[in-house]
Amino acid sequence: MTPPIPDTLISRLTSAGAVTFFTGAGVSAESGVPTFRGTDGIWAKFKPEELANLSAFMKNPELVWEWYRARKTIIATVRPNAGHFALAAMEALFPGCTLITQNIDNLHRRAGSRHILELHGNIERNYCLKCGAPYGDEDLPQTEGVPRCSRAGCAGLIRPDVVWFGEMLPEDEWDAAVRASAAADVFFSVGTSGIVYPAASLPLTAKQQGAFLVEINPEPTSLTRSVDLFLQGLSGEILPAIVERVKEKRIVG
Ligand code: BJW
Ligand code: ZN
Repeated sequence: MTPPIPDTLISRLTSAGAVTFFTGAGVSAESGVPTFRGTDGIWAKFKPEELANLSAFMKNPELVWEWYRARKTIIATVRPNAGHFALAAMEALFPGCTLITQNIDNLHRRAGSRHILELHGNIERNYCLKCGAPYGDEDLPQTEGVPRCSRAGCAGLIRPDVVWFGEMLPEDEWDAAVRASAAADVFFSVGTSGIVYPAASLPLTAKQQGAFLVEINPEPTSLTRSVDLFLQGLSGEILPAIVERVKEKRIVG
């Protein structure tokens, strides 16, 4: 069930200079992309805390690639959902709108969002661990097993261009995300469990700097007790409802 959207949120939004959205795997759940820590159990064999790090990759690149190949296949076959499209519409409604995502699935871009700060990389890109050469998915050998660099004399292991545990976030994206969080008049945390740092600190940065903090999630998280407004439900239902209400208010004045 979609909770009612309070008038105070719509007023704050229509008078806001800067609106920032911060998304996690939950926004893609309704597209059919499994979350990391969901109860659906699909990643029972593949635990992000065990696989999403460089030492796991060095120890067992076959297993890590099996996980990423499975995810690349899912992502290539799904479509953005109403939540992604609503976020793209927000960009048109609010000139000072920033979208920060932890997702690597490209669904925000496919839905039409243009200004996206991707904190954890992008699953459609890959690179050679040895020489750094970039590889698109189309450049990878389609066979099973671990792809290797085709540059003369290299043959290094190719890895997905995503941020694993213990690795730094891309510096420019991170700096821009901190600025957009600190500058936000209204900050939304959508579909994230908020347990992975440093990304999980962004809603708190926003709040400390005076933002009205909103969370959209079917389940309470560790952030919930700090928010000004918790909208409990699905992002694919709540985000479009907010877009509609903002449009109505703009027309009625
Ligand atoms: C819906 C919904 C619907 C469902 N609508 N909602 C101890 C304390 C603090 C920090 C650390 C620590 N030990 C280590 C660290 C650091 C570590 C960390 O945070 N670990 C924690 C787990 C404790 N962080 C790092 O290592 C980061 N780097 C770093 O810190 O660098 C500095 C450093 C350098 C050197 C040494 C040490 C430090 C890097 C973190 C990289 C995270 N990477 C991953 C994988 C990316 C690649 C890939 O996808 O394969 O990023 S892990 C995974 O988690 C992925 C996600 O982006 C991230 C967050 O997950 P998310 O999006 O929140 O998903 P879920 O599944 O957790 O939640 C889904 C939510 O949706 C749920 O709440 C649902 O209820 C909800 N939902 N349906 C709305 N329809
Ligand atoms: Zn190479």
